[in-house]
Order: sequence, then structure tokens, then C-alpha cells
Amino acid sequence: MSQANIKKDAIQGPLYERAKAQGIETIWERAVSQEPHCGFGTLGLCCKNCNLGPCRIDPFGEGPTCGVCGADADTISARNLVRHIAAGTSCHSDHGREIAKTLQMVATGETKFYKVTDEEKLKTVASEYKIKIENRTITDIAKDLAEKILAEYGQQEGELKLIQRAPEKQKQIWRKFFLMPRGIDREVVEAMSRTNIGVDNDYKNLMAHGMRVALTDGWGGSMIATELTDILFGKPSPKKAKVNLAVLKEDEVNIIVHGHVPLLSEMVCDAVSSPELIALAKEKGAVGINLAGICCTANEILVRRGFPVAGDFLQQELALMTGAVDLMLVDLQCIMPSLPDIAGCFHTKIVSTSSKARFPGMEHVEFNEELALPIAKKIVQMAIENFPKRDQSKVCIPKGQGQDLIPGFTTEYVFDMLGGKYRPSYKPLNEAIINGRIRGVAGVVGCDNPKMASSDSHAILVKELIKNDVLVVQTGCSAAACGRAGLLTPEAAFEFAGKGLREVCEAVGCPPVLHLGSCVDNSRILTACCEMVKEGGIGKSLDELPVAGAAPEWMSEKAIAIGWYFVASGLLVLFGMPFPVYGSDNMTKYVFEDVAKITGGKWAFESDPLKMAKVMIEHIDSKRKALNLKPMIYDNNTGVAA
Ligand code: BF8
Repeated sequence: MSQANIKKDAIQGPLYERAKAQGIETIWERAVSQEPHCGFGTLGLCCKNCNLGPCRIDPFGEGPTCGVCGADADTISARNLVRHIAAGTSCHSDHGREIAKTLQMVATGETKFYKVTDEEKLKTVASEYKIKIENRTITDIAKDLAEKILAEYGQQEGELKLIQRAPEKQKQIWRKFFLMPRGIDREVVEAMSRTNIGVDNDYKNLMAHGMRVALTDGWGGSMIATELTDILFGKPSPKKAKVNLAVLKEDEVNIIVHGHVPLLSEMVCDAVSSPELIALAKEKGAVGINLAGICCTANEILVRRGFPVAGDFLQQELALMTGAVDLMLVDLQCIMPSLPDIAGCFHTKIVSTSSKARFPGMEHVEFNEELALPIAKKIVQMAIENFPKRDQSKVCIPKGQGQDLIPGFTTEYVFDMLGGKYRPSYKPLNEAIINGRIRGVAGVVGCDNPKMASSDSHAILVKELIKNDVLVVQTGCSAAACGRAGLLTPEAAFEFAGKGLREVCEAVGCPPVLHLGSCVDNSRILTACCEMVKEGGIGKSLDELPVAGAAPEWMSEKAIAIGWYFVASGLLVLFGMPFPVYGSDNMTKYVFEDVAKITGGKWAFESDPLKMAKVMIEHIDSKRKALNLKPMIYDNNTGVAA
């Protein structure tokens, strides 16, 4: 990253400038301090999997062409990539496991703080697991479902249950090429074992397993997390909400929840409305208690409860720079260990809550499901008691009330939204694609990354897509970035969308960009694609659909796993930056050419968001052509009938 980019990042606003002026280091300085990044690592050519090394391959062929054990560039880069996929898959799947465990505790009465909220969804998912529904109590069904799902994590043979939702063609491909996942933990363990020294040294064989692991994430751990969270806390539905750091309040106790697993944050949502805690906040001089989120925990409480999003991954340090956060509680994933240092410059308390994620310098209040609400209340009380220590002269909250957005769309809601309550169906969506009002659908998801001009790439890409009549669905930090840019409102259709898409949004009253939730909710994109196939007329399998996906600013290993499960499911995925394979010609060819021949899915890397949009639109158009769909009704440049 150049200094020029750092300057562009300063568009982040006065909070970044404030940190700089006070000599407080943030992610942007640390990013520059790492420049130049290790060339071997960037190309995927370093290996530290055993103590013969660390080894590296000379990309120019002048130095070593293999490591001490004899592993060449193909093996090393494939092994590294498979380990990234396994780590990303583990995060989503372990998240799913925590939710499944909680469902089990609900059913056995071990916790009284949660309940089955969506009984209909419980029955639907339980049926998919072949659990008897008729004449049984919700508790019994929930118990069986939780047990079956937890057992599926360690399943040794057979196929995952939820992957059966996929179209027949995808399942045949996965069976034919041995990509069909068996058990969730089983595939991850095998990935770690295969990538140990002297085990699997064939890059193609390694990558086939990498795809199997990734499929375990999308159709396994992530989908389980999404479905069971809906069962426990209810399916999201569209609601008015706010996004950006202006949602913090000068005169209220500000609490930020940050991380991913929504078990504690849901309880905090309840705790902040407790009359005795509100009274305590008033006693301490605050007007009330204000709860907001960062990262995917933010998305979880946003889409179900309508609580505001303070920011995404890159805003976590800036949120503390407001000096107005009385307490930030974190669970796990995407939490910068730098937070306690910045909090130390203010009165802000930072509390870690997961036994799996401890941070030097943070106070720890361990979460457990048996005492979920009392723990949430205790943390809220800590925030209230910290409020009087806030130095208001140090407070600097961006002006305004926060940008409006309408989040909370789901696979199921699209039925109701487009088809109406009495004839729920994907038909109107498919028909809008068939008759050329909507060109296709794009998923724009993932992280933000200081290597890119912060957050801009998401909004530029999405604006270009909707301008070209592509309906956009979003999750994760990308959704927050586009929310800040005002793209997640029905009004955005009038300002930014092409005429065809605008007409559909106007008729339905929806934004041209639909927020589907957190990163595990990328599984909603998979299920929505399955519904589009089922409805018919726009492809008989996932690889035939006029759809594409992108993660313009990806950074996490979770993004690698997500990208691979979409590609393994037959879709096009663009990343803003390549993952480390360019050091191996064979691996590069595998990623760009060979995978497409196996799964029908494709990879592309492109850092310019406008060029990225072009690749996605061309891909969607090629699918439309293959399906013999009508030309688009309107010319994008003139808005008149083409
Ligand atoms: O899981 S988009 S920075 S917060 S990894 Fe992390 Fe990336 Fe944000 Fe959610 Ni997803």
C-alpha cells in the first residue's frame, strides 16, 4: 500500500485524523509498516509445516525449486491454501456448533434464557434430517435435531443433510469428483492431516479436498449456523435501521457488541431494555442505553432486532477513537488485538467473553448459556458504571443520526416480498430476469481491507451493478459499507438503479441491494440460488444461473472458504486481490482453468471495482445468452427500451 492510499483512507474522517494527531497507531499505520509484504508469502511459496524448514521456493528459478523435504511450489501453495480453507471453515462451523449446542440445551432444559422462536422453520429443517414431526412436541423435535446436527459434525461416512438442497447436477458433480462432504469436523481434520509433511503432495488431490472442506462450510457449518439461529431467534425481516459511527450517542451509555456468535449479543439486546438497568443508567447521568454493533455480531442484531451498526471491520478502532464507547464486548473472530491499547487512551472498557478468544489487556467475563441473561446484564451494568468516567471533552462522534438502511432479507422473505403472502414464489424474480428487467443477481460480500481504498470499492462495484440492472444481495462488512453509502434503501433504486431494476424495486418497495445478514448467512445466497433453479426458466443447475459473486476487499481465511464453496457450487467468484497461488504455474492454472472444468464455477481476481463489475456483468450476460433469455428491456445508458 502506498502513502497515496493512506491519504485516501483518511476519508474515513476526523476519527482517523484524530488518532494520527494523538500518535495512536491504527490498522492503516500497521499496514504500511508491513510494507513490502513478504514476496514468498504473497506468492504462496513459503512453507513452515515442519522443522526441516521454514523453506521457500525461488519464484525466479534461480534459488531452491523445492523445500528440504522435496515439496515443490505446487505442493507448498496447495497445502497452504487448503489450510486457509480449513481455518475459515472451522470458524463458521464452530460458530454453527455453538448454536446447535444451545438448541440442545433449550430442549433439555439446561438453559431457560433461549427458546424455539420459529417453530415452522424447526419443523422444516427437522424434516430434512428425517426427524418425525407429527404428534411430537417442539421440545422433542428440537432435541432430535440438535443431536443429529451435533453428530453430523463427526459423521464418518455418508453425505451432509443440508447439501441435499442443492440441484441434482451439483450433487452428481460432487459425487463424481469425490467432493461431497461427509462430516464437518472430519473434513477439516483430514485437511490438516493431508497437509502435514509427507502426506498429500499432489496439488490436484489436495485442492479437491480443499473444495470438499469448503463445501462443508457453505452447505454445512454456515448453513447450520443460519438455520438454527433463525430457529432460536426468529427469521430476520426487513426493518428500518441506521448505520455508521454517528449512531453513537453523546448523552447515552454506549455499548458496542463485536464479533460473530449472536448468543450473548441477543441477551444484551434484552438486557439494555431492562427497566432497572435503564433506571441505573439515568441515575448515573445518562439519558438511556444505546446498543450498536461492529462486524457480523452487528449484522445479527441488525437483521433480527433492528439495532444500529456502528461499523465494520475497519471501524472497530475508530469506534473507540470517538471516546464515547463506555464498553465494547467481544466474542470471537475479526477482533483486533490492538483494541485494548486504543481503549486505554480513553475510559472505554473492553470485555472478552469467549473461552476460545482471550486478549491480553481485556477484562474477561466468561459467557455461558446457563446464565446467559444475568451475564449480559452484568456486562451492561459494567458499561453503565463506566459512563461517569467518560471525559466528555474527549468525545468526538461524527455528526448526524446515522445513515438509513433496510436490512433483514432472507431466502424465505423473497418468496413473500415478490410473490405476496398468498402466492409465495420466486416466479416474479425469475420472470423479471427472463423478460429482461433484471439482468441477474450478484452477491457482493466480505471484509474490508486497508490494502484497498477503504470501503469505496464495495460501493463503486455495487452502484455499477445496480446501474446495469443487476439485483445485489449482500452480507458481512460489505453490506455495512454499502449501507453507509446509502445503497440499502428503496430510494437508492431511484438514484442508482437501471430502469428495469428500478421498476421492479418500485413495484415491490424493496431496495436494489438486499442485506441478507452476517457472513454465515452467505448460506442464504446458496439457498436462494437453489430456489431460483427450482422455480425454473433461468437454469437447471447453479452453474447455469445468471448470477455472480464478489468479495472486493477480502482478508479473512473465512472469505477464502466462502469463495471456494461458491466456486465449488458452480458460480463465478471475484476477489479484489488474489490468494497466494501465483508462485505455482500449475496451481494458477488449476484455479483459473481446471476448476471450471470440474465444477463449472470460476475464479477471477480484479482490484478495480468498475472492471470487476464488467467481468460480473459479462458473466451474467453469457449465462443469459446460453439460456436464450430475451435481451434486456432497457438500454442502460439511455433508459429507453432497447
Ligand atoms: O465474518 S466480512 S471482516 S466481520 S470475515 Fe470479518 Fe470479513 Fe467482516 Fe464477519 Ni466476514
